[in-house]
Amino acid sequence: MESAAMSQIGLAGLAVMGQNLALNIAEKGFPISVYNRTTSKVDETLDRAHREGQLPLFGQYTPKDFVLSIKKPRSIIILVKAGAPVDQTIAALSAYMEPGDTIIDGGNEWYENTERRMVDASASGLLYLGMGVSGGEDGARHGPSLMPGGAHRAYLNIHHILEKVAAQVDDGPCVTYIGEGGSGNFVKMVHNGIEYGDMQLISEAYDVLKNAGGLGNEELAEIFGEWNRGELESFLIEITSDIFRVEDEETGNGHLVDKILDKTGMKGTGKWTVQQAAELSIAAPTIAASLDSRYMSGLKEEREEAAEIFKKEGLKEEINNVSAVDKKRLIDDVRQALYASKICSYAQGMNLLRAKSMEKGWGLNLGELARIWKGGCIIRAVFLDRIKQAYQRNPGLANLLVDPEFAREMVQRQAAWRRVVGLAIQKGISVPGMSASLQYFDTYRRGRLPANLVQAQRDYFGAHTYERIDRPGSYHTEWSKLARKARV
Ligand code: NBP
Repeated sequence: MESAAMSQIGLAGLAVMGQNLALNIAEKGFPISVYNRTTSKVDETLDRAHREGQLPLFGQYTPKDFVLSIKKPRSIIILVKAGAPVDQTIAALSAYMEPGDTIIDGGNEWYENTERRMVDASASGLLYLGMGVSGGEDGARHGPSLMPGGAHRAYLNIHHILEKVAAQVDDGPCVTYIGEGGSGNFVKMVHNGIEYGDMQLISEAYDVLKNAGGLGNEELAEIFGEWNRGELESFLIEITSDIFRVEDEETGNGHLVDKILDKTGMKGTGKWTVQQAAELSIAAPTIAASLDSRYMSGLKEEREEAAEIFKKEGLKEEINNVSAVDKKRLIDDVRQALYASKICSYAQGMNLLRAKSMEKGWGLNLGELARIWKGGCIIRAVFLDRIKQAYQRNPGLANLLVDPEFAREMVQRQAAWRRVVGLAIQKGISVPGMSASLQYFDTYRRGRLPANLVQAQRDYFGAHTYERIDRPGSYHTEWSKLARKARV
């Protein structure tokens, strides 16, 4: 059925993401060639294309046939495991590609790998895009958020396809040209860092409601469902509500969520985000706390042993003693604490993006990034529209928290936020994300911090000098001599 060079685009790598994205592209009316190293996945995809509406999708079984089946200038999306598989796939395909053709890596790739491959590709006249794809299986199939960065000419070749394939929201498709170099991968990485923060904060809200408020799964499903009709409306809140409703089919007894081992997995993008924040001297404590929590969740056996040791030493569990708690107020407080904590986390992510953009000269448009995250992706949320507006109002906004609208909201929510963190601390329920966000807010909003004392200490032992608040210049003091004099 397939004739030579009929496809408008190609996609190599037919695991979860590739298969679904290819079907999405075909469904939007763009004939597509597909290829996978293990060819049974080509057949699987063809079968789905047939079942899901005779979609214009053409299977190819060798790299050569695959490349030659695509119209020139060719655009080929690669969706294989990040790292060496991408290099191997590029090597296999580029042998048949020609100058002016484009490789688009849609994986969660480290941005510097993309920049290295861009240089290699340009030596053979090939163009290159690193394109973040978010939304998981369902997003890929029905409309993801797409973050393409790299050669602008390559973007122009396919933007009409990407705009149809991406999720659609009230102000357009969830795709935009991100910037040069590895900016698309970098933006996707920070998106994932924010996703880590969101998931951690939601899990802490659950922990407090369950263990300080005594809420059961049915009530939690209701509460999260209700929250999803207000300012917290988002994909993650919606799926959380669903999760609490699911029964355990394995045993037919109780809810599945209670049977899941409390060890969180990860694939590395959260760690990269925190590493980059440190490299760029950007405080991202909420995202860092979510990463640390995943590490500590992995110490299941150690944590169980520690619980026994502290119990023997007389530590009493304060949780499940819910008689003194005003449940209705707690629920409302947790909602406000979750919202305020999330805004701090987004502020951290946005500041990281801005710092990297300045370092690399990418010219990232933070308002536009918030816009393309409004649909399709895992962190899609109603308040992203307001984040978009905040950066549109003032592209030079120093921090999301000082946008007048968000500043007002933080002030309105801080009492509830402090009550939740205070209650959790008192009861020994760990809330590292919520407290990191609150500490971020409390540090950022204070005109004077105790950093003066740290400067004095640094100058005392290391002659690092300090500045004064009342006159210019840099100063050094013989602290020990003066202190000795003061003592006598
Ligand atoms: P995986 O990350 O699980 O990768 C599986 C694919 O990589 C298969 O097509 C496999 O081919 C191919 N592959 C491997 Br492994 N080694 C290869 C090699 N040496 N040469 C050629 N192909 C090779 O797939 P995925 O979950 O669909 O994710 C694809 C990318 O999208 C990843 O970068 C991932 O991080 C990213 N991503 C995933 C999600 C998600 O929800 N899963 C969301 C957003 C982004 P084979 O069939 O021959 O083994």
